[in-house]
Amino acid sequence: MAFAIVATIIVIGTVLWNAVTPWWFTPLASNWGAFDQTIIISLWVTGVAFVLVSGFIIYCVIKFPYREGHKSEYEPENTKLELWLTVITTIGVLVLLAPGLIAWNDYVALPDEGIEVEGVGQQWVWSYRFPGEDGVYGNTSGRLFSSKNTFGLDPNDPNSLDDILIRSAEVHLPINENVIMQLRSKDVLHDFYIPQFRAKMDLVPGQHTNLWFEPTLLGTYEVACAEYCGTGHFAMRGLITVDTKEDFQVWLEKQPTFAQTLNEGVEGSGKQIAQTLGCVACHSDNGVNGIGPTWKDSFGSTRELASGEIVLVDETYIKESIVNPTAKIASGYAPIMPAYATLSDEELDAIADYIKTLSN
Ligand SMILES: [Cu+2]
Repeated sequence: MAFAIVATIIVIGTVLWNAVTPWWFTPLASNWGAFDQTIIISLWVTGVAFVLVSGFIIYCVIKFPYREGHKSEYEPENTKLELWLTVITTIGVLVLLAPGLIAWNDYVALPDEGIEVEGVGQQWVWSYRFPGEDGVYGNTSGRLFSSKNTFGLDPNDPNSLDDILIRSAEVHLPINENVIMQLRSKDVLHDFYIPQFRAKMDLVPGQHTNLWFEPTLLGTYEVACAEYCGTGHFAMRGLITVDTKEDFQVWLEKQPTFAQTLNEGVEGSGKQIAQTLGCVACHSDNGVNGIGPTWKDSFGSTRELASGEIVLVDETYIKESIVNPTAKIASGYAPIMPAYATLSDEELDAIADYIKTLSN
């Protein structure tokens, strides 16, 4: 009897909790309301099954308690009951699967018209590329990646030069227009996910994947990497601002083309290099230590190493830590930073200069 009471409380509590939970969907900001509907349908199907099965168990516990001299009947075959159960569960499974398959079918069919943008993932930062005036993405190659060419674009491909590069994790998109995204990863598996758009897609090294959505609500939304991609996974965040068409155009015109970034000098661009290489995912500029020590007020300070040794944070130490990060591990941090051995002296100087500007 105690079991029946506890089980009844659990069933009623579960149903009530689902009705009043504050942890519900955020307001929908894209065309993908169909995914919310499939989740609600799934909740209803599984919810009704949960209440029925639990109710049946509770009923049996009350109705058929142990009684001296009574024995339950052994009935291994009951064609009528099996037929009913088969029909009902088949209908349940169909209702669970069909709406999702219909929505998924729309999701993977890219529209003909829309604004194209490429999302690029790397440990642990996002960047973006628009195809530019010609509407065609320039060719890319993994062999062409460098700190000056973080998108690996082919400078000899005429389609590359007008490509617009967003070398930070913040991108703008226009409202009420189809956005057709191509995704690629520079290193490991990532997953591009905007919860308010109900849209997500894996990034697979060596492949292009696609997704599309139509933003329907002005605002700024967080992009979260939804595929565990290493120690800095939690810090792999970006922002999408949905603008009016006019505001979006104004913003887009201010962004550099690939041709423009090729002509940039290295001096004064330490911050840019740090952003595009993803340094900022682990090293903050605001005094908060992350996966790595913060850069704020680090220059000129002393630092204790894991070995117990005390070192001065100067240009030599900074450059060595970039090129050969495990040479001197700061105490309290894991030796996980990848080596950036291909950076030129000018680039190393630029980063060191930038870190210097963050100290008084
Ligand atoms: Cu990731």
